[in-house]
Amino acid sequence: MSPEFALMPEQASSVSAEYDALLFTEIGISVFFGVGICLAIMFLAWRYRAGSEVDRSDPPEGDMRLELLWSGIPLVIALGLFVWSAKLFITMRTAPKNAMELHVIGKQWMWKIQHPGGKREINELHVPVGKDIKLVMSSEDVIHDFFIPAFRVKMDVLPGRYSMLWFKPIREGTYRFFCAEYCGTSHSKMIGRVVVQSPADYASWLSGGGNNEPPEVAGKALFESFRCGTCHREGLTGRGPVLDGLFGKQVRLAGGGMVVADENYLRESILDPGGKIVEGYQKLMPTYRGQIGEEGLMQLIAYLKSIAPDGKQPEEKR
Ligand code: HEC
Ligand SMILES: [Cu+2]
Repeated sequence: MSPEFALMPEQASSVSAEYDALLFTEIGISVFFGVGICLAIMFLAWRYRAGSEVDRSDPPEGDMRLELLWSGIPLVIALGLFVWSAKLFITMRTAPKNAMELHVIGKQWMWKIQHPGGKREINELHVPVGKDIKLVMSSEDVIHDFFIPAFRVKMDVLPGRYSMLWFKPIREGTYRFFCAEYCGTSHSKMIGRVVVQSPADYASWLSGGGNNEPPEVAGKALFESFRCGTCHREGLTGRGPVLDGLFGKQVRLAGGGMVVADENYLRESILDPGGKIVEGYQKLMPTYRGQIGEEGLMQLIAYLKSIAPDGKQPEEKR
């Protein structure tokens, strides 16, 4: 059969095979019981049809062993499926710590992708085989959805917040990706291809022309041009908290409560600073909503993520 007519897409990521095994197990169990129950209904309807000569005296009133059996077996099956699928779900939703992070911005009707070193591409996603890849995604307009069938991964891409997706390609090749959320006239053209390359080929692709600044460097320039440093400068008994090493930390909020400083928290701090006030500080920070686009936000956040507690700048690390 030609690949276009294959029953399932190729199994090209670390979770594809297990994902399919779970799916077919569920289908198999459903078919087994569905067919069994149908056959039993047909057989009993035929056997006890009007006019058939069967013994109808003394019908059974109940059977505890049967009750236990047909409650117990489905219970065990359902719990087994629950444990298996929950395990797989957690695996698929928890990106490995050292995953390579790419930024994806969806807009009507294209996908813009940026690699850690700054290289950009549109409607194409080059990745090295065998590496954990994490996509941090947001939308400039409506809801989109990033779907790579061969990797069995799919995640909504939303305006106003970040969503994540991770995968590990296990086979070199070219696979298709789609927008899987109807998003307007040219939704069907919001497609592209994933090119999975050997690490060497990926490196040489990366070093090809058209490189841009790394996002954290562009973010540092934004940080300076917006003069965030007037309040957030290090060491200054500042009006704003020190931002070095903030990413990933627990932040204590005024009025009680803690929040983890993840991408969505940083985003909210910049666009809606009054929403969550850091304990011990005043509501001083102006909003930057309308002044920074999706791309600028990703860059600013990349910069905030890159500043380590020792104050090292991204340029010095490389
Ligand atoms: C007028 C002073 C001022 C300016 C300018 C300012 N901020 Fe703030 N910022 C604050 C204050 C005060 C807080 C703490 C109160 C709060 O949470 O709103 C804060 C909080 C934050 C937080 C949360 C910090 C934490 O520890 O949880 C982030 C992130 C942040 N600012 C980023 C920025 C960025 C990026 C810019 C520039 C685009 C900026 N700020 C510009 C005063 C400022
Ligand atoms: Cu779309």
